[in-house]
Amino acid sequence: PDQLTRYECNGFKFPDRDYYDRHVVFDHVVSLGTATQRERFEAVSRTLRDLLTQRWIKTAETHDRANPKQVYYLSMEFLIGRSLMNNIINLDVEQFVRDDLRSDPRQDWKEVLEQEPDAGLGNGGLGRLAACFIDSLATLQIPAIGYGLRYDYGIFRQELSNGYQVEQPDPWLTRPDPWEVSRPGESVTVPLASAFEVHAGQITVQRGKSMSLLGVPFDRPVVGYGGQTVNTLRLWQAATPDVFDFGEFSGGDFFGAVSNRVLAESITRVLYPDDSTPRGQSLRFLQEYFLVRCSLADIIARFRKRGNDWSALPDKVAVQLNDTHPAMAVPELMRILLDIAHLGWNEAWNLTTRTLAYTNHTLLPEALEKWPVGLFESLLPRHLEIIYEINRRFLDDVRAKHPGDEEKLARVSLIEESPARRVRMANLAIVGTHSTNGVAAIHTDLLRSKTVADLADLFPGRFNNKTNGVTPRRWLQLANPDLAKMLTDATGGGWVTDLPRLKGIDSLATDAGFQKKFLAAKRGAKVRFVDWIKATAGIELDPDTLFDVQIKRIHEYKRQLLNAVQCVVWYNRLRANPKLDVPPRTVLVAGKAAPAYHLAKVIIKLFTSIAGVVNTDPATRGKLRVEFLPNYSCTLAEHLIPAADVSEQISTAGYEASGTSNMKFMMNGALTVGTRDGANIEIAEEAGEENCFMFGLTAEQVLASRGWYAPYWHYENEPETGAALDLIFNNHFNPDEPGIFEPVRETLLTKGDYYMHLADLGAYVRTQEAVAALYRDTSAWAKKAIHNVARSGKFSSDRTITQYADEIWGAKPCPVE
Ligand code: DL6
Repeated sequence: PDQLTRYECNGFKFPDRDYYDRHVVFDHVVSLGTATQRERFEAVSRTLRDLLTQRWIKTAETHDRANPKQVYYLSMEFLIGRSLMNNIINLDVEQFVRDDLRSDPRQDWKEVLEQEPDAGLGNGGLGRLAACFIDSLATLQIPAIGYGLRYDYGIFRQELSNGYQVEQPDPWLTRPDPWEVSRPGESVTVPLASAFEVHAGQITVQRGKSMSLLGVPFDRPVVGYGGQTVNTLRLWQAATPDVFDFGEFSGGDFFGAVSNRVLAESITRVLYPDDSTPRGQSLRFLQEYFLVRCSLADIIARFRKRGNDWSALPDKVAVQLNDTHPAMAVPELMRILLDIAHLGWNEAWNLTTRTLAYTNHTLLPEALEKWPVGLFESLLPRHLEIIYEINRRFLDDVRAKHPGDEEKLARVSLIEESPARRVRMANLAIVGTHSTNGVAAIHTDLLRSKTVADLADLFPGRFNNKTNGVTPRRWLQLANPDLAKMLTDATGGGWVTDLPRLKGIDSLATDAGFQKKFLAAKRGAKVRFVDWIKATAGIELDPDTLFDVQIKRIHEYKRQLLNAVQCVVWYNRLRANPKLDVPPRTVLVAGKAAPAYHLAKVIIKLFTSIAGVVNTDPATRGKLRVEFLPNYSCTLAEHLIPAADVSEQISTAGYEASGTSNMKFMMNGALTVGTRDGANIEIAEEAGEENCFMFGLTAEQVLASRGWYAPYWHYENEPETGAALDLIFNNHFNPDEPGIFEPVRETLLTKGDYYMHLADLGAYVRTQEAVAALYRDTSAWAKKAIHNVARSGKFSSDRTITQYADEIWGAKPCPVE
């Protein structure tokens, strides 16, 4: 109401503190004086949601009226993190928040920020990319909706007990989430051909009995920078249709009906915590179908509501499949067009392939999803029928092009015949869409030339590259306020939405005054991180040391083991010569291991064990410190990345599709120690080789070495390698638990070191020597770091999304007045 409007700026009507006070008091029924910091957090967030609501409604109305081509991003994961600071920054209301919302004398702002749980609805890179993409879509004013699942439990909380990872549930929705809006009126029914029961992540199908689920949408605002466009992230929660029709079964089997409700809800109960290794749990199959069924029903309802004819589908709708997880969109859209729109097969197929597009995020063969034909048979027989017909027609075409090549036919078929009959979801996604993209140049090349070479031959025009990017709003403006201010002062601003403008500081890299300010901003970020990690995890660190950081999921191919062994090499050097002149270094490692990935858990224990010994040995005091930080999360990354000096990106070349933390580090002025893998290659191209520390085998060398590579040679012939491994194998770091690192020996020696750690160890250690030498020269270090920041423009997700919009979707901005 107007009488509550205090002032207006930037098109926003600002409510005054009354709104905040009212939320504190009336939402929680407490007095202003007794409200907790959590209640104050909810009140601040609710007030901001009030503020953005006008734009949110107006955005939807504008899109409905203008009927533009609309982008739909389907993803099983959105690793959103916290929203409060991000929304404050994107709404550009820091002043208002400072003047009004923070003027509550009983509020402790730092505590308020800590009240917000991380929305950890993702495992790692793929989910965080989806979150960066929806930020860029809104900022670029492209009409877009993200579709995902509203898991009750996000990625588990990692605790360390005696140095081992322990998984704890993450019930992030226990308290009301102030950002979301539930819209039960827009629920979608999801029919299944069979009923099912759930036990330990697996479903047991009950044939002869069908059932339905209900998808209830919960919307979250996605505020574009400047607040002009507020798009929507729609997350589906599973329920049973009976919830909304209690009367119907009140006279019948009340108890049975309520248990069904619990069963239905289990579909969106928990995010699968496996990154890169789908474990084939059939509940996951249902989750994927549930996402696709709800989202496509919603997309089609919007499309029809705007008065469009079916033939206009590809002109009005672009659906991006984030990996194969939503690949059931292919048969589902066919089903809608055949069974509901009653189109003929050819027209339906033409519309389907032109509407859908697919992004591949991994080359690891074990990560390519394949679902048993039996699951489709019992739960989704109509979809299976459609998949068979797609395959029949597709294989006929292949036969016509390559007569007699039965092996090719078997390789490209959507159905794998042995060892069991399974649907190859990547083949389905490639055949059933008009675009398949990789996420960095090298990844796209390998995808095309190795992983799915036959399909790339058949559809050469479909394959394209879209190198990943990250949002500079969260990863620079929000995460690193001191550096952000410096950059604004030096460039005149504008970089937040046009990152290549940072090039403006390139020439200042040798300017002593600018270097000084840059180093001061870095130190400020380190101090902030040190304070935060002490307050939240009780870990005390020295900001006046080199921060050498590796943060990502724990996986053999990412080679945290290489880092661990390297730490032991340095430890040995310092034990042999405590006077060794090296700059004090703090090695910080964080990341979660998939609960069933035994070796990854052993790697965590290795780090915590090394830390336990190295950090108490007088020989290393003030020279080397190793810390494994618990519970890696979006929020931890926001605090740590600005503080980093060195960014560890050391995967075996050819295995990391892109990486995105490498980009965040670069923007924040950390120097990359990296292999020629994923986007590291493009980072070195942009920054200049001389401003990075690239080392190790190339992807071609890795492939060429398979067959003859012998890790034992390195163990036996490189004294430092042998000594470091012996220390690990001889229980130096684990005297009380002898033998726990046998799996490390097996991996690195007995089983042949598939990821070639030992092949790269020598080069890695020499690279770290060069890092140490450069760090001594503060000015030379600052110069390279500033070049990195200045040349990070390519890695904004705004660039990536602009390319998707131009080259895949044909979508344009639709400005909201
Ligand atoms: O594309 C986002 C991200 C890449 O940067 C990483 O290199 C890649 O490992 C990651 N993939 C996943 C899980 N893969 N699958 N499926 O997170 O994608």
